[in-house]
Amino acid sequence: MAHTTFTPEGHKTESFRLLSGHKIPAVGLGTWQSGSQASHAVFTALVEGGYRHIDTAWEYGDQNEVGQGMKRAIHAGIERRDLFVTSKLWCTELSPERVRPALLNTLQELQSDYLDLFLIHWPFRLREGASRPPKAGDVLEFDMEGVWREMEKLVKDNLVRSIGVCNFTITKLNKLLGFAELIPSVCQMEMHPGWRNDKMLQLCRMNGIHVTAYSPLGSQEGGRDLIHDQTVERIAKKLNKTPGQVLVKWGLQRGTSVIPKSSNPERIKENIKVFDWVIPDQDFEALSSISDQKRVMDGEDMFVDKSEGPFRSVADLWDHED
Ligand code: NDP
Ligand code: 1BO
Repeated sequence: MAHTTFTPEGHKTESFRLLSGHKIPAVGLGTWQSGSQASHAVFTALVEGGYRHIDTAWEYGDQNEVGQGMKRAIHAGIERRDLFVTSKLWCTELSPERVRPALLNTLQELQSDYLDLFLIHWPFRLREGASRPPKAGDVLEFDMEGVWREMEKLVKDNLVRSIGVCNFTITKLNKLLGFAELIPSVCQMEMHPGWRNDKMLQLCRMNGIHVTAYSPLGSQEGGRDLIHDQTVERIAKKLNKTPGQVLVKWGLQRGTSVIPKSSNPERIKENIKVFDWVIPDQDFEALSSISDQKRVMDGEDMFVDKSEGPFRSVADLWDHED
């Protein structure tokens, strides 16, 4: 259930309570592919848009810029303790001894003493310097339990407030739940009306794990153009909202937090104006019934090696569950 609050500047906002006891703001700013614009985007989001949640990752190569944007916002009067900052452990760092150094490097890049949420970015370990697509020997064995134990220690040492995973399947999440001392607070997954992923949402709900929906607008170049989807456009027009707002609101009404990316100041501000209206049931159902269900982020270019394996197809990556 979402909780409504107001920022000191008077922006209405919502958040969800996590298993860790901390709260995650319902809408966050995605920063993948924001590049040199990340600093300005983060500053605009925090100071003008009323955002308090920023999603980044070492792999995005923009953590220094994200940190600069946060620092400027803090100088403008926003308190670090009111921010919720997520980063992710990249695939080359998925061995127990690399977890803490990777986190410390991320903290340095972000100019922060702690992270609010640290996620395993993808459940596949890559050799440093791995090619895309991977060559023989690029995809290594992943010691999930050893890595998770190190993530748990980061929480105990107050370097990270909550931990979680991304891009897990039912099989992998059940495996993790079998040994976790700290249950993941968050599972971040691709979710939008073109890829609902109901099965994972249900498993997370049953275990009290909060879900964050990534690529809520269908992602970027080469993604799925949901902004111009007929059903989305029709409902946006009817509700006098933009397609982007309808897509964000659809995710919120499913109980997920949502992290739309934009580096355009007007769209950044537009995407978070979603707290004082609802998508009526019948329109929500129409959005939830789009028949062409397909992942955008299927991981093929990063992890599939058709001839050498260990993952020879996209279906292998997703444990043949789709
Ligand atoms: P999104 O679904 O958020 O879509 C972003 C695209 O939509 C950009 O091209 C953006 O352009 C455009 N856009 C933004 N707002 C609007 C609007 N109101 N109307 C029309 N177009 C709009 O894509 P992402 O794949 O970036 O996903 C969001 C975030 O999720 C990422 O940035 C990242 O933080 C996270 N993520 C996590 C993953 C993981 O593995 N854990 C994988 C993928 C994403 P412009 O900037 O010009 O506005
Ligand atoms: C390669 C990383 C995808 C966005 O999280």
